[in-house]
Amino acid sequence: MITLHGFPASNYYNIVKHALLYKEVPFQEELIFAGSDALLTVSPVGKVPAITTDDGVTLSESSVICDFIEETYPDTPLYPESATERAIVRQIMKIAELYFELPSRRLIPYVFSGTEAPDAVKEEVRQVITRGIPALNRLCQFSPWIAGKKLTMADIYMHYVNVVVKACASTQLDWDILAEIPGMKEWNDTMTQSDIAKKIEADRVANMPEFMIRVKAKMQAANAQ
Ligand SMILES: N[C@@H](CCC(=O)N[C@@H](CS)C(=O)NCC(=O)O)C(=O)O
Repeated sequence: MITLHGFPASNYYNIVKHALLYKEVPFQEELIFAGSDALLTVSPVGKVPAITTDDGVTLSESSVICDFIEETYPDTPLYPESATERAIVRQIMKIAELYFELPSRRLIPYVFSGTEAPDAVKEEVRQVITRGIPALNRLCQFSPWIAGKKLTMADIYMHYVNVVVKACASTQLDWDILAEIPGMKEWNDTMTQSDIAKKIEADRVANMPEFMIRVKAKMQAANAQ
C-alpha cells in the first residue's frame, strides 16, 4: 500500500491526497513535519509531500507523484487520453504553480508572523501574479471543469493552489485575485463542496494547531539567533 508522508496543513500534500482519494487508491498517511530528519529519508530536499510506493521506492514532488499515481493506477483517469489534451492539463498546472502558488508562498512568513511584507516584496509578487492572470484566463475553461468536460488533475491542483493564493497573496496585497479570472470563484466553490475536499479540509483544520506550534517554535528560534 502507498504511504503518503507529510502533514495535512500542507496544500501540496493535499493535492496528492485528493488524487489518491479520487482514484480510490488504498494508502496510509504518515505524519511528518518539514525540518525533520525522518522527512529527509523519504524526500531528498526535505519537502512535503513524499510517498513510498508499493515497491518501497520513495518519491517526492507533488506533480511527479501525481503522474506516478496516474500511470500506476489508470482507473478513474485524471488526465485526458490524447497527448495534446494531457499537455494542456499539465500546462495549466505548471502556470498555476509558477505564477500563482510560488509568488504567493513568498508571503507566507509575513502571514504567519502577522506582519506586513515589505513593499518591494509585495511588488515582485504582484508582478508575477499579474503575468499569470491572463494566462489562466486564456487556459481555464470552467465548462464545467478547468480543462473542459471532465475533472482532471488540473482541477485538483488549482484548487489547492488557490488556498495559498487566498490566504497569502490576496490578504497581503489586499487584492481579490481569484475575481480576476471570471468563473474561477464559482468553480472553486464547486470544488470545495465535494466530499473529498470536505474531508481534506477537516483534516487540515485538525492539523493546524500542531503545525502552528512548530511554525512559532521555528520563528522564535530564528529570532533568537
Ligand atoms: N515543489 C514541491 C513543493 C513542496 C513544498 O514546498 N512543500 C512545503 C509544505 S506545503 C514544504 O515542505 N516546506 C518545507 C520547506 O520548504 O523546507 C512539490 O511540488 O511537492
